[in-house]
Amino acid sequence: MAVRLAAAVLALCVSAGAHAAPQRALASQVAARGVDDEIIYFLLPDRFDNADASNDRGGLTGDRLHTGYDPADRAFYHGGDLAGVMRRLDYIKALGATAIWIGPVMKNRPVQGAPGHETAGYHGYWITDFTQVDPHFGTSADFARLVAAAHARGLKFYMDIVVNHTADVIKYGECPVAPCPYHSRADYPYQRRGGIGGAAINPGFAGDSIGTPANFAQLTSPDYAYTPVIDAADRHAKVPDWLNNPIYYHNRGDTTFAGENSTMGDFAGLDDVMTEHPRVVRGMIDIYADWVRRYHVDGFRIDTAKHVDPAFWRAFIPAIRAVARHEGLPHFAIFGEVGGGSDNAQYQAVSTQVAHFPATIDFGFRFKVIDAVSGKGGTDLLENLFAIDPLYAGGEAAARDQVTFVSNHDNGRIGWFIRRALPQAGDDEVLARVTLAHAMLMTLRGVPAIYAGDEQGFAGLGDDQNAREDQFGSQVAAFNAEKLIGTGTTTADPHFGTDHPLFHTIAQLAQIRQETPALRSGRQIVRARSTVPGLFAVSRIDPADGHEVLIAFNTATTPVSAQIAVEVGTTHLTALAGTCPAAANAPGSLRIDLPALGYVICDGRK
Ligand SMILES: [Ca+2]
Ligand SMILES: [Ca+2]
Ligand SMILES: [Ca+2]
Repeated sequence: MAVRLAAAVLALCVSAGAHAAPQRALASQVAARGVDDEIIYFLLPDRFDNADASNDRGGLTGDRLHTGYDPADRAFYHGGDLAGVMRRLDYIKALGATAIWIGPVMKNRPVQGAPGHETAGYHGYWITDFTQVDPHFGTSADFARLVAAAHARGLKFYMDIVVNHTADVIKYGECPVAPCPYHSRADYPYQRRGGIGGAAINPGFAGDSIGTPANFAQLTSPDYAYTPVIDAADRHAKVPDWLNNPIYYHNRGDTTFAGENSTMGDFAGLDDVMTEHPRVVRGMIDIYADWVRRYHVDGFRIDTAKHVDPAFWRAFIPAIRAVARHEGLPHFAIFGEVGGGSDNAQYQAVSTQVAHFPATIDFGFRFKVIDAVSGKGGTDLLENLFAIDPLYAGGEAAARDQVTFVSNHDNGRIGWFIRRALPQAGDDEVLARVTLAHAMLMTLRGVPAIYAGDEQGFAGLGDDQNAREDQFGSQVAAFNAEKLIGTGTTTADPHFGTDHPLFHTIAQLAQIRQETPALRSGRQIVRARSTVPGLFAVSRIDPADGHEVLIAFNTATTPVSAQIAVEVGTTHLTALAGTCPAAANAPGSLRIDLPALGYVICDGRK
């Protein structure tokens, strides 16, 4: 609390134009918090708020195929920018978030795609210049101001970074039009041009698993699988300049997200970086260490992390963390995107062991919460998820650093999944289920990431482009036809009010989480579960004094009442949310009554 008061006082100094010293002091106070203390708010800058119309076209001229700007089309830039985030920092803070994760801000190829199928890089994942802010979002000076202003409010600032690929600049001579089938190492080995019967090339190259400069010095011809072709106008399209050499890419064609091509194939033509190459390892460390040094950002969310070889991450992660420590950031957060199917938790855990990720985005959590709160399964889905936790590197304690979520920009929003699972459900029921999902997000183990718009009842129309509505008032007809949850407004209206029921609930839960260390960093014990929709209960154990906080959820549409086993020392209870019994009704057991789709948080004491 003292930290926050000091932050507020110093924020006044900063906004009054005072010097850099108090800013540095503030940043160090923010940096002293552990990663599990945060509540993350994730936003795409293009879709959050537009405070500067002068940058909407990114300084480009011409039609939308040149500027990327078309606010009526969900696949193009809509005008949101860093200045827009800047003027909503107080809104984000009012929700109770303590950290912002912002979609990639680096300069993108504004438009790409086959003729008639062009879309824009509004999402930020098609980088050409890894060192600059995209002019659609503002300037590097705007970015520096935004990070400093976030720190001045006690907010951490996480960047979204990409290593796996760049924009689609390289084409293949043998495949001028996508899709280009993947050419494997078996059929197209590095030492033959264009397949087994081809001319001998790259003599002495011992393969991509030997990551020494001496070995990769033998890899001189990039045309073993396809012949990479770069338009004359694009010879220096990428920054830093070394990224323009095709030898630093796999050049094997499109991924099907399976087997070898999961790490070596192109995502729909995006140039897949040869992350095994020691020059690439060094280059990417230099690029991203520079962002840490220049702006003192507090962490990286790593896009497409699963599609980069683990050896790269074993070099990159400690190098970045060493730079961060040197810059006074001892708790630099790194969480990778390791996506997959509904049994994803095991792959997440493996990635912490093999690629040494400190944490990942918790897709496993998302899958199980969606299925549990939409009644597709019992609450044992959640029990099974948490049973995996000891497999993370660092064990169950490390699993508490997993970044949990129920909605995102790629896979869709929780409200959409609930409506899809329960098409007959009325608005009140959908709101109750979305609320329950957020109660799980804010209290169960992990670091919660709230997706911008969820707190305003956005449900979306599906995944990817259909889950990226504008929060500042949309011109996309399909978005504006969407029925929002818990409100009569539409996405045509700006949504920065604080009176939506979901905003209210999330803010309340965020405050409880802030005041209850057990919910942030306490060990979690499953207390009750069911093979059908119904009761799920856990205890979180206070890391300092060992007292118990009991949290119970009801995923059924009828009330539940049950005895729940607790610690024998837990005799008296105080309700933090919902209605709790005043005391245990026998040593080590207490009675919980929950309304349909309800939840309680009970602070236990002797
Ligand atoms: Ca703008
Ligand atoms: Ca890759
Ligand atoms: Ca390409």
